[in-house]
Amino acid sequence: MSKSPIDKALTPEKFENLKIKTPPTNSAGFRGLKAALSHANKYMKIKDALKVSLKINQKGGFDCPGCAWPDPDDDRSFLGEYCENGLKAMAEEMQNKLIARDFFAQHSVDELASLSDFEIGKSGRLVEPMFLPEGATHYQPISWDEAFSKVGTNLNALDHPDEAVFYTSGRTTNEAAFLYQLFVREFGTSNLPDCSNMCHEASGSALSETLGIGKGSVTLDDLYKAELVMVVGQNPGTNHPRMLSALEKTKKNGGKIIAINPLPEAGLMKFTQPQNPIKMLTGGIQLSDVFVPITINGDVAFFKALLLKLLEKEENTGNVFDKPFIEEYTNGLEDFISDLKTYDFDECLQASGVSKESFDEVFDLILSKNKIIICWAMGLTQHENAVDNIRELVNLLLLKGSIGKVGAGTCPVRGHSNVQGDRTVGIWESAPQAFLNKIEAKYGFKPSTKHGYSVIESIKAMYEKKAKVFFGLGGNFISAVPDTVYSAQALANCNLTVHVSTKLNRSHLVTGKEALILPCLGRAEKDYQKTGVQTQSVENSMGVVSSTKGILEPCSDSLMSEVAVVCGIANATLNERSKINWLAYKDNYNLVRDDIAEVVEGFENYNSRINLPSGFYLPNGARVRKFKTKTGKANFTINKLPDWKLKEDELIMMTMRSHDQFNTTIYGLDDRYRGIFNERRIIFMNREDMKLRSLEENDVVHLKSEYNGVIREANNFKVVGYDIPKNCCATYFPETNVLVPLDSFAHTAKTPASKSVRVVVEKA
Ligand SMILES: Nc1nc2c(c(=O)[nH]1)N[C@H]1C(S)=C(S)[C@@H](COP(=O)(O)OP(=O)(O)OC[C@H]3O[C@@H](n4cnc5c(=O)[nH]c(N)nc54)[C@H](O)[C@@H]3O)O[C@H]1N2
Ligand SMILES: Nc1nc2c(c(=O)[nH]1)N[C@H]1C(S)=C(S)[C@@H](COP(=O)(O)OP(=O)(O)OC[C@H]3O[C@@H](n4cnc5c(=O)[nH]c(N)nc54)[C@H](O)[C@@H]3O)O[C@H]1N2
Ligand code: SF4
Ligand SMILES: [Mo]
Repeated sequence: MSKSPIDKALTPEKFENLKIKTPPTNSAGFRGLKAALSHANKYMKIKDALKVSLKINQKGGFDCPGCAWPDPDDDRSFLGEYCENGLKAMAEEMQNKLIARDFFAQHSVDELASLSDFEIGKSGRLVEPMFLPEGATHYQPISWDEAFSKVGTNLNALDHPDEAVFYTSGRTTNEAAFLYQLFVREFGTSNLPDCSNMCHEASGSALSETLGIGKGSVTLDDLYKAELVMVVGQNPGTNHPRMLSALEKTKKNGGKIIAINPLPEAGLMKFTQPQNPIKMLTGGIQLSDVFVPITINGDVAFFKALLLKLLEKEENTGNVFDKPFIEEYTNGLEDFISDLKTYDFDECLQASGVSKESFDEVFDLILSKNKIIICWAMGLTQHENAVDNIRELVNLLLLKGSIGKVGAGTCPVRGHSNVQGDRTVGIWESAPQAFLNKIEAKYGFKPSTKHGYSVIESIKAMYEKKAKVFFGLGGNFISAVPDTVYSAQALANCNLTVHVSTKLNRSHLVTGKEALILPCLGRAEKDYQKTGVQTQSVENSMGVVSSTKGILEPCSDSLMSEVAVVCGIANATLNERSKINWLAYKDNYNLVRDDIAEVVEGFENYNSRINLPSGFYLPNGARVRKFKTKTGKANFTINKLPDWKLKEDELIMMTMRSHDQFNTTIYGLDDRYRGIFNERRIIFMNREDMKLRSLEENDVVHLKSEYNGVIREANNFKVVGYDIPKNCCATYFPETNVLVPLDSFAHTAKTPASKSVRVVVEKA
């Protein structure tokens, strides 16, 4: 009997061979360099690795497909503007193993699903379109034309365009993303869920409401000039490694750094610049001046405690708040203050799990500094009260006037290399009316004004058979989304699932009745079209748009670019119905950029500005104190203290990334900075919590989570004693996504609460 969709979706429960070492206190340095080179050496052709390492993130080169951290505007190190994980991302994308029809003929879908995510990823690059017919056990080759027409036929057979869901992951370039959303809107729906829905959506919601723009306000230069940088709920040593070089500059300029995190993440502690051989020998610098081991989801409480003390001090001395700023630029101070006064300092501090000593150190720094930047990532955005986390930190910045001036502001550090750009050019299930009006004016069709499905709503719609076709432009939907068991059934309920991908992943194996895999070019590959090799563009975490152009020969002649795939599908689906000449775009991407320039604010003269060596900044109101909110001012907000209490035997669990993965792509089985080697099925626990449960290191446990009466289970994890606050524990994503309830998400933003999962740990 063949495997059920659920069996195929869950990661296999087998153990490798766990080795635990004392976590290092230093990041990057020699070991980082060695790890990156050995990864490249193992999976790439050496000449390609060399070529790539010289061009990655260089002006006129191509953008690292890793994270969205910006490149310096001025000089870039010729030795290499990349980090260990950037090179690993490249090596993964450009691996020299290829998988074509014989691979799929040899291995059934069931067989592939029994591999680990690490093994699936290492199968190689996809090189030709593949089709899984209804009831078939194996994928078989299909021509591009047939594939396009299959998608078109399925889409056109739907009763309504809203029965299709079009997902995007954040690697897609501006050009491909713009055309994709244009096609989806002309087809007739706004169902454009994207990875952002699971990522920084809460930041977008909170920042739009309070500051009038869903993006951060600072530039790299601000970071260098800040007096105080708070890094909250973020692990830059692993996930944004070159941020550490920027923080090193902040320190050199006299700035202070506070890390607020349940874990003492190595990168936030000590850092050795890998591009500087002398520093490698001297052992690097201490980055954080204060480390605050906060309890998971203790951030609103901690910020409230800070705000209460700031208020008290202001009332005593009158020189804490930036009154001229508050007066001129903000709204809602009085209501905010009267609500704040209803909270008790001791209660807040206790709920945050932070000691009075740590609190005082943080408070003194905040009090004495006026140029403050707050950086954050998933540690703040993946909770039910995620939007409150971010609104509360904005309250603090507003009181201090730390926004819209040099060295101060908001810094949500984005994930995928172009996730911010995708949203800017229209990947948005609830796009603003002004944007839709511009589409209508330019193209002459009326886009749907109904809000489309976000990720969570898409899953529900597929489960309930209200959506019947799933299309993914990049990403690995089944492994990225919460509630794996429910979500697997949702995908299985579809008539057709389609993935445009560079590499094999689990989402290709948890399919609708029929499925297609459409292989596409990676970032580093030359994109040959009729008018020559095409340039594309991306926007980084600080709103800089720059060009990216591949430098390696494509690994197969049968690959298409994402732009060409979108054009092919739009043409096959809409055909004569369309008001747009879809096939023209793919011959010359300048035409796409001309359209973006007309439709999206801030892209004037796109085609010429894209040639500027460091790209160009998009307009950013918050950066210049022009707050485009409903009130026309920066808004203080009122946020409730989250009221979550654990049951006696429960722990609160965060699901996070190891040092050896990019989201669902598993580069390897080590998490070097946390002292973990050769295993992913582990649970980090406080040693007292272990003792209470009579657990020893290496014991095997099962995890159960109860939410609204439903019990979810994930079995077989090894216990690791760790420096994590009591009542907290941590596991890796995606192994424990099965425990994240679909109904547990951030209010307003609907980001799954994958850092706030209640679990009970039971000895196997
Ligand atoms: N190498 C590599 N780079 C990546 C990625 C990758 O997987 N690998 N992913 C990319 C993507 S898409 C994203 S979104 C980013 C993710 O970047 P991060 O947000 O840094 O990634 P996570 O591993 O989810 O780590 C969350 C951090 O928040 C802390 N944390 C968890 N819960 C809380 C809390 O309640 N409060 C506080 N204060 N801290 C908490 C955790 O201890 C951890 O240090 O990285 C991007 N870059
Ligand atoms: N429990 C838990 N769940 C989480 C998170 C968490 O912290 N905890 N984090 C969430 C976050 S922040 C995010 S962003 C999502 C990530 O969700 P996704 O974006 O869906 O997942 P990725 O793992 O980044 O996608 C990897 C796949 O993209 C394809 N790919 C890679 N490069 C390209 C390319 O250039 N073009 C195309 N077309 N395809 C490409 C490859 O086939 C690869 O397998 O996961 C979310 N899920
Ligand atoms: S910091 Fe991010 S963008 Fe920069 S090289 Fe590393 S992975 Fe790539
Ligand atoms: Mo993300």
